[in-house]
Parts: sequence; structure tokens; C-alpha cells
Amino acid sequence: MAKKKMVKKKKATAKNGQKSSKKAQTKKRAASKKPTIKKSSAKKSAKKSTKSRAKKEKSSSSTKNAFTPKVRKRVDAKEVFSSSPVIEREGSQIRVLIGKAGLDGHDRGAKVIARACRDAGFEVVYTGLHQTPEMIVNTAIQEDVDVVGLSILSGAHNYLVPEIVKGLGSQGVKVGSDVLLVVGGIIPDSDFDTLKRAGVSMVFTPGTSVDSIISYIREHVKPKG
Ligand code: B12
Repeated sequence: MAKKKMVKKKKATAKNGQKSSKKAQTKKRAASKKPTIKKSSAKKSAKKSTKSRAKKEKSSSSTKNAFTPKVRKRVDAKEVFSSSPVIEREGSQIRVLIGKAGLDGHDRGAKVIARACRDAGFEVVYTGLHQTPEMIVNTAIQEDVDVVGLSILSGAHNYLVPEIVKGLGSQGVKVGSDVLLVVGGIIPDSDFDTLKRAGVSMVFTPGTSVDSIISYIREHVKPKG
């Protein structure tokens, strides 16, 4: 039995030896077959990958720069409308029209300003919602107001304001000398210049204190003489 085992062991080692020698041979062959080119290509590819990574990083950093939002400085309405005119009024009280032109229903601001003007002792005419430019022009002329105040939150100011200015002009009322035109509501500062050129004296955006609006009107509508 012991002999048999020994024989088996010997056979096994012989097999193992064969195997190991085969392995060694294939390794050797592989090593001999593994040409230096492969090694160098590996190096090259490594170099390539580092280069491409650097490129990617560069491009990603450049794209980052391209898409980083630029913080734009907000324009102060007081700076743009610094040279506002002063209107001379005939009556004893300042007469103000609060107009809500357009199709939207944002009337809260208009109502707040109308009430504040009334509390300040002004005579106030509030048009109510959904007025056309023509309706506002007619009311302003009929009521002989000193101030035309428009509340616009719909985004249609660049259409509505010039229409109203044109309508008043066609009836002989000059904006900036016969009446003071002020606008309140959602007005992007990029539109301030356009509105100024149209004849608007001042723009009041959300958050403006009611007191500062009243003071502005008082300072820009003075009794005649
Ligand atoms: C309340 C509100 C509503 C209410 C309106 C209630 C009402 N009866 O007024 C409801 C829920 C009905 C509403 C509906 C809609 N709304 Co809305 N709404 C608002 C919100 C949140 C506040 C407006 C408000 O009342 N502010 C309080 C008042 C006191 O402030 P104010 O009006 O700005 O007034 C101040 C100044 O602007 C200035 N002022 C205003 N008017 C005047 C006039 C004069 C003469 C002067 C001197 C000064 C002055 O003085 C005031 C005091 O500081 C604004 C967002 C915002 N932060 O402004 C959106 C906003 C106005 N709504 C908007 C939109 C899109 C709508 C809808 C179209 C939404 C929809 N898809 O349905 C609808 C339209 C419905 C309709 N039929 O019109 C947009 C408008 C976008 C634009 N212009 O490009 C806004 C800006 C929201 C947004 N960021 O997108 N809305």
C-alpha cells in the first residue's frame, strides 16, 4: 500500500512538474511574445490618458466658466430717473389717477397705492381692472389729473406705456410737462431706459415703501406760481 501511495505521489509530482514546466514555458513564450512595443504602447496609452484627462479637465473648467452665472449689478431706478420733471398743478389738491391697464387681475398694489394717496390728502381716481390704454387716456383727461400712475404687473409695460403716452399726446396732453407719469409693478431694470425715453418720470418696483412714493409725488407736483 505504501509503495502504491509513493508511486501515486511520484506520479503526482511528475504531473505537477510537467504542469509547472508547461506553465513556465507558456510564461516564457508569452514573455518572449510580449514585445517591447506592447509595453511602450501601454506607456503611450497611459500618457495619452493623462493628456486627455488634462484636456478634459481644461475643457470642463472652461465650460464651467462659460456657464457660471454672472452676477449682474441691479440698476437703481433713482439713478436712471434722476432728472425727473416737476409738474405745476392748478388746483389746491394733487389729483392722481391710478390706472390698471391690461388683462391681468393684479390689483393689490394699485389699491394699496390708491389708498395711500387718499390718506396723504390727494384726490384719487382709481380706474379698476382691465382698462385699455384708450380708457385710461380718456379718464385722465376727463378728471384733469396731475399724475397718471400706472400699475403694471403683467409684463406688458413696454406696449401699454407708449400707447398711453401716444393717446395723451394725441389729445394735447404732454407727459412730463402737463402730467407726471409714474409706473409701478413688475418692471425689469433692463426696461427702465425704454420707459424713461417713453416719458415715464419714475418706476416703483415691489418693495418700495408707500411713504417714499407719496414723498416723490409731493416733490414733483408743486402748486402753480
Ligand atoms: C398676489 C399675486 C397674484 C394674485 C393677485 C391678487 C390681486 N388681486 O392682486 C393672483 C393669485 C390672482 C395672481 C395670479 C396670477 N399671477 Co401673480 N403674482 C402675485 C404676486 C405673488 C404678488 C403681487 C402683489 O400683490 N404684491 C403686493 C403689492 C402691494 O405689491 P405690488 O403690486 O408690486 O406694488 C408695489 C410696487 O410694485 C409699487 N406699485 C405697484 N403699482 C403701482 C402703481 C403706482 C401708481 C405706483 C406709484 C406704485 C405702484 O408700489 C407697491 C408698494 O411697493 C406676484 C409676485 C411678486 N413678488 O410681485 C405675482 C406675479 C405678479 N404673478 C405673476 C403671474 C404670471 C400670474 C399668473 C399669470 C399666474 C398664472 N399662470 O395663473 C396669474 C394671472 C391671473 C390674472 N388673471 O391676472 C407673475 C408675473 C410675471 C411677469 N410679469 O413677468 C408674478 C411676478 C410672479 C412671478 N414671479 O412669476 N397673482
